[in-house]
Amino acid sequence: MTERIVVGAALLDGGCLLAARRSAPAELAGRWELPGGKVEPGETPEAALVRELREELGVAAEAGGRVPGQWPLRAPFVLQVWTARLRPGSAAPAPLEDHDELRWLTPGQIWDVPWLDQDVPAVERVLAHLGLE
Ligand code: 9L3
Ligand code: MG
Repeated sequence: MTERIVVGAALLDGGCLLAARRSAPAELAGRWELPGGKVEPGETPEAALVRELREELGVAAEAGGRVPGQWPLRAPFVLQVWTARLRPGSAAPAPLEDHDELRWLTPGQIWDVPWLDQDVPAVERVLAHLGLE
């Protein structure tokens, strides 16, 4: 089966990383993730990231660079991660769908939340990529 990409955002602001707690589906609820979602056919991953952040968090964001690597999700999906930042004048992120809490984590707080198992290696790579280990 062809791989389908799920984009996750390492949304950064003032040296903090945004973590989002999932409220759905039930098996993922209560665990934290890099916000994002499925790339639609014909859509670039960067465009999907901007769209997902607008839909899920109500923000105007822009994609930065890709964080190298990809991590398996339920087949056929794989997680890829891009850095992202808020555009000037963007609203502050709010949990509009699929999440019930957001937190801006300093590098020292990153492991204070129970990330989805599938996001743990991606978050580790984000920290290494940004030199925040
Ligand atoms: N997923 C895992 N980690 C993430 C994201 C954004 C998504 N950082 C998983 C959860 C779902 C699937 O990918 O099983 C599709 O994500 P969504 O469209 O429900 O956000
Ligand atoms: Mg999503």
